Amino acid sequence: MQNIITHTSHHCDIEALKKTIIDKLLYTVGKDPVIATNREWLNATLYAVRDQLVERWHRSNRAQFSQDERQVYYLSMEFLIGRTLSNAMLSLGIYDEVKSALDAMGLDLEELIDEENDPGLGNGGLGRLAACFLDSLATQGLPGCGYGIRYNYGMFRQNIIDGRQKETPDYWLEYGNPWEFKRHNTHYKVRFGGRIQQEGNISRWIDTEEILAVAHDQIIPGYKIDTTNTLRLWNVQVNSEINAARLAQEEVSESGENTYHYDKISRVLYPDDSTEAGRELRLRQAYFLASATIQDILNRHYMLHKTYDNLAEKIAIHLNDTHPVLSIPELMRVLIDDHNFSWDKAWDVTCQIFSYTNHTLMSEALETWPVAMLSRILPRHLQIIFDINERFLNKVREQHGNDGDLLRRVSLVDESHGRVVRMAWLAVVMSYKVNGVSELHSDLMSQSLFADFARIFPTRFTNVTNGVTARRWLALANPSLATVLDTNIGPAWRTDLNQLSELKWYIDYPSANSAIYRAKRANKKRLADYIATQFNIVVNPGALFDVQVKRIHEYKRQLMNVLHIISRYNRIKANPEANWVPRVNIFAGKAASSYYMAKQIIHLINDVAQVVNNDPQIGGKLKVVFIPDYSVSLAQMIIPAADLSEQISLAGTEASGTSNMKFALNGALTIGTLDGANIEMREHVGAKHFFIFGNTAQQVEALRCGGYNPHKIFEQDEELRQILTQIGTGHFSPQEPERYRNLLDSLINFGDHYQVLADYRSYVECQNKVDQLYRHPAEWTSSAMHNIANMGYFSSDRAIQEYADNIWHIGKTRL
Ligand code: 26V
Repeated sequence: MQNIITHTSHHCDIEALKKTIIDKLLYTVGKDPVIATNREWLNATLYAVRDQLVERWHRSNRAQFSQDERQVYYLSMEFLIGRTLSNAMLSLGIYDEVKSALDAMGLDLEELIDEENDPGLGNGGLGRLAACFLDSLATQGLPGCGYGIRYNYGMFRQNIIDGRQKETPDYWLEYGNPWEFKRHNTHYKVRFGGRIQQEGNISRWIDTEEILAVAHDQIIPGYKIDTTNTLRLWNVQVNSEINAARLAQEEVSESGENTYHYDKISRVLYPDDSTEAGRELRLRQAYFLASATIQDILNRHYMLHKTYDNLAEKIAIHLNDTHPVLSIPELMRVLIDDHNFSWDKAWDVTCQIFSYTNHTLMSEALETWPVAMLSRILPRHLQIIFDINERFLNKVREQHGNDGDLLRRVSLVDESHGRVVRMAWLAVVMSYKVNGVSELHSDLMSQSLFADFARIFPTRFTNVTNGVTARRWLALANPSLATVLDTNIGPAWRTDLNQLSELKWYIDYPSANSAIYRAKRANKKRLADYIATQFNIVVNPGALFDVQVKRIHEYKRQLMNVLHIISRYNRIKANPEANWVPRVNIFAGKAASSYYMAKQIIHLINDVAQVVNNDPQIGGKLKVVFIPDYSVSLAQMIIPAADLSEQISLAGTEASGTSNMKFALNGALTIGTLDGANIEMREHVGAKHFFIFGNTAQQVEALRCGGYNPHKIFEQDEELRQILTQIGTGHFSPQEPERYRNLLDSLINFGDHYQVLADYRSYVECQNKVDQLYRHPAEWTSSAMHNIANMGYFSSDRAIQEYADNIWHIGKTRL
């Protein structure tokens, strides 16, 4: 291919950079420097940086195109990529140059960075994992492309009003999105509804309603490497002919019965973490992603090869949870109905293309769709799913005999719950690999949820423990620690996180120890300043920062954390003169808007904070802060400031956790249960440097079977009884003493499903050990160094390498 792009060398000479930024302001933003706002300067800077990425992008795409190596498509309903500018500058290695150029014009880079919006196109761990994985794919020069939905509204904004969560819409596109390239010419029809016309063996899906999906591309830079990948997000194209006709029709229809407001499909992200929202709109969203993506993938493939025969050789499609699983029957449909594949051949090809990651064992979160709804919205897909099921069940019958119970259990159609299709079953039957996200989770997955399938497909199930990118979660989030690491072990950890193990030689050096201590202290000061200016709460950076930030969910047991805080409060009040280790307890996280208990927990945290923070007897010994509107950018500030990381989910419930890794990487010690990736982290770090408490997954299961009785614990543990009584009698909600009636009932009288009371005592005792260690700052810091030094394994680069080698079978693009 002829090289039409000049390889402009970027001296990143400060003067040249200044001129570029000013030019961007003048000609692209269209603003006079004299009156430009910070946001406009931000955009000018961002366009200047973007240009450099675009050049890499074109080179990278060309190389991928011409080498035509096998490539992976990562399908996810959620991507939480965080702010882009700082990461782009880091990848290009021009952070300091840009800073100087802006300095020279009297502008502060950090201030501009804070102006950038943080697209909240995800709920939590699953969406952030997808973003870390894209970063690692690009950084390792691997050909991969992310596919998702460009929601006009992301995750709701959380306000705390009188202690309660209030949601407001997140219209993140208000000021436009300068990072995206809208591809007006890359659009596909996505069809819904209609009926099937049968002609012998041939099924025709006709009389459908159509909408148009249009692509929006964002560049995913690799760190200090020419490879850049693409994140392609689909939006409904409202201003197209077909959609205009549809919208006009919608307006005249009064009953609203048979029409559907199609432009809604990409309007808003579902904010329900871990509950099957069961809404028709979500089904349409899922199919919208699946259909546009499959068409796009096939389109690209055909352009290159003029045949579909080598599809399975050239592409791997990865399903991030079951949300994109409709792409399986969609691929089957297109191959059979549009490209004349026989049913058998379509099945064979499809079964060589898909792999699937399961991210939760919680039954509420397992997607199912009513057969009746599928038959109305996607009749042809339902037919294909039935065909898949019949064929699969026949095979099971052949190999495992006519065992009615087994057949009922593995059937894709669950007849016992009002005829629903189990999407996880469909994913397992049609994928060549299925993985969990930590050792424990993967074991439990093949022993419980997928036990029957693990017998039917013994080689299908595997584990890939999650990881996080050190570029964002250390280099960007924690420059003070990054600098200390650079001076001691050099800068290579950014792309080879195992290098962190070199830190172990410095653990006993007082100078290294105190450098690490000072870095932590600087981060705590930064967070304390934020808390003071934003919430008017004064916290002491010398106190132990005890942090739990994640979605609010009963299984994550923020409630147990609160119980410990109250016990501490009571103890301090009983003995105010004792030598208490001062603590600041920090929380952040959103509750699904319909999740009553989670919202009660937020309210309780804020009620307790009110009482504790304003009690003169407590003073600086204990502070409680709930930071509203948790996001990727808040995480980047909060996590580096933590001394103690709370990872206290009920054993067997948290599939992996990824913030646990980010905290330890940033030098926090973990207090946690033997759950998810905590177990592997402890193995790497060493039990001496990890605070473990509570029942194991096995013990939890045994308790559940053996008749767990929380009421007995309530009666026997006097201190706990006092705490629960305080909550129940309005000590923290004197205006409304009954406020936490239901919360208490769920613990004491309705079975305490997440066994908070069972683990409470061992948690509090473990917290006492935390205090003991914190009294010895040098020892504490040396434990923190053991944590940092052993986090190499938890890099998303390692995780992606495993996916690339063992699941996707893809190799690096040569540049
Ligand atoms: C389910 C649903 C159901 C329909 C409504 C929207 C929605 C959104 C999310 C989910 C399930 C989320 C599963 C999830 O986020 N799992 C988390 O995945 C992380 C990455 O693997 C892992 O670290 C966490 O432990 C796990 O909870």
